[in-house]
Amino acid sequence: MKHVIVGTAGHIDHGKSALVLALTGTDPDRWEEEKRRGITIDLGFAHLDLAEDLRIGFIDVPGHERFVKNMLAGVGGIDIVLLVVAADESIKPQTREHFDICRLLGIHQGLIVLTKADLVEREMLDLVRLEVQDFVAGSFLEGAPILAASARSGAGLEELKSELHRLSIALPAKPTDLPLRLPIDRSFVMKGFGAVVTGTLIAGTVEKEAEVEIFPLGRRVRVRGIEVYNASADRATAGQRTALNLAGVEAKQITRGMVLAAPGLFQPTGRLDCTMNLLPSARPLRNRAPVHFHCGTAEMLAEVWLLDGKELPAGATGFVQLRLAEPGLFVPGDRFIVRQFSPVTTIGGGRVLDSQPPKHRSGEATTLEFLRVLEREEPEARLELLVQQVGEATAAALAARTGWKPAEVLRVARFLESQTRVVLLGQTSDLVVHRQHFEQLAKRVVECLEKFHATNPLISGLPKEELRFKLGAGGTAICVPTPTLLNALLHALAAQGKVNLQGETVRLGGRQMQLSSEEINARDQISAAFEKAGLAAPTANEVLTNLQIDRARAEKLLRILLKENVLHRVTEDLIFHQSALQGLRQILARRKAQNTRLSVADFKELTGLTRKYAIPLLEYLDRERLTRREGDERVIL
Ligand SMILES: Nc1nc2c(ncn2[C@@H]2O[C@H](COP(=O)(O)OP(=O)(O)O)[C@@H](O)[C@H]2O)c(=O)[nH]1
Ligand SMILES: [Mg+2]
Repeated sequence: MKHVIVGTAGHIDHGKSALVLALTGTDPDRWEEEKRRGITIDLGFAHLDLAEDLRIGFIDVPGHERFVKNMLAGVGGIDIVLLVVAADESIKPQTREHFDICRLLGIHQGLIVLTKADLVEREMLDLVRLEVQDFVAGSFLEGAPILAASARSGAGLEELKSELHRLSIALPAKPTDLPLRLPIDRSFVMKGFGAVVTGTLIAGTVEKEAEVEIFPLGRRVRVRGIEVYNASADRATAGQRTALNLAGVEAKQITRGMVLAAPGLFQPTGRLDCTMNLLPSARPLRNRAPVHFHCGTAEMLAEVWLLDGKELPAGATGFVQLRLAEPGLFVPGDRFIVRQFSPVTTIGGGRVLDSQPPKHRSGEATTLEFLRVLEREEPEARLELLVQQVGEATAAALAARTGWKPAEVLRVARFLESQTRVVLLGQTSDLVVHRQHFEQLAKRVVECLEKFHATNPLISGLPKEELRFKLGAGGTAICVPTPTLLNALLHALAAQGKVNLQGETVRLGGRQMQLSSEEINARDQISAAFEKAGLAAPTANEVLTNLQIDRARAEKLLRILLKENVLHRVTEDLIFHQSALQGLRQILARRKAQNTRLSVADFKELTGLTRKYAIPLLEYLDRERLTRREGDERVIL
């Protein structure tokens, strides 16, 4: 069954509610106060089956200027607008405002009904028809049917139904495989059931027992029951008026403007980069102007940061960043309306381009370029840009940022991969990494490993976690990658032979473990010999000739120990173990506590060393700026 949402629009008392009642048999003015005062205050709902497989859900909106904000909460989900104009009054202020809103929201189907046709003569009706034709010229309603009708006599209603039928059939079916989003327009307690919320399901599907997330609360709740048009159902799909009975939350915690969505996918946001159109009737908008922001069923204060220029002239379109007073769930493609802070009138509207933007400085060329690409709505360019901005992202995260289906994200990502713009990594190839980012990271991995092997020739490889943090260190522009990304990257590099993976250890490809066990023994002997001798170090020659291995290999091992800073060469023929030098620093520190001056004799006495060692070590200490020579003495620094 096809579901289509039709919304009314038009000035107060022009017969919108009466028309919905005449068409459906349901009075959309459901409140006692509405009935008593004879005006619509809040949204009203009714439905009508126009064919066996076609159901129309009506959203009746209030026409009163004080309740435009309620009108805005309903108009977001509609497919077709019924612009209602009373034949005896013609176009009035809220006819204009509601019509502006429909245009700004990008509604592109509708028809015009001249109601109360029973109250006017033929000539009057023709005159109003001409006025209306003129009014909608150049808009999406240009050329749309203008039907005369009367809720009182029933005249014109059949024709209206058949026009609605014709328009509905022509509407494309709504995709049901997008992530679920349901902007909430009502929340109340139903005796014996608990919390019930209602709304127009704008994307995806929801099933009984499903877990959903309430934004911006971040709460996960269970869907206990579903009603679609007042009949119990197992699932609801995009385009349907839906009521959900929720378990695990109280009705009073939920308000109009919150959104029910697929769990764990979206981020609430307080900033939106948008393209925004200012109505010709509005005053020019200055930077950081406060406005009322309406999107979906949400309404909040926002500040408009102009991204290009100091002022947005009336009638112009520009890029803006909206800073919202409260976070909410919005995704690219969402349409919104802004109303002047005071007096409250509709001044413009637009489309969200980026729902997770950073703060910008005005006039930044890169920002404007970025937004121009997002605005063009070419999926390939958009996705590449979003990936480039963050370096890497999962298909699910990209679906949340774009509002696309995950399958669509992957399709576009695969195309980009075929153009060598991105690389797809991970077990299910759903980690999208921008090519530049991938190459930068791969280069860093090789650099880090080369450096590591050069300074640690005796260690077979670097643990992955250490590598991960090293990648982001050392003044590079690269952030520490996630473990998932690094793993995927290393596997890709291993497949190219650039690295070798052994459990948690990584080493450069083609690099062999350097030492035999014989060499390792010899290395340990060299180190131990110097360590044991302390400051009274042996000569290299003495140590090396005592070894079991040949001289050339022994010298290589000595070089490695020096490179690894296990040993230090203090003069051409004096080598010390680093622990001996460490000990010397401690001796010096203790001496400094008593006396900061030191003669050669003092030093010999302190260390028990002969002149042969004392002089080079003192000179070493001078070089290390631990002491300073003054005449025959030294000052401990
Ligand atoms: N004569 C006549 N009166 C109508 C017609 N439609 C509505 N009305 C009256 O106009 C008034 C306002 O109608 P309503 O549907 O509440 O207007 P809304 O504010 O646009 O929803 C009510 O008193 C209705 O009875 C119509 O087709 N003919
Ligand atoms: Mg009404």
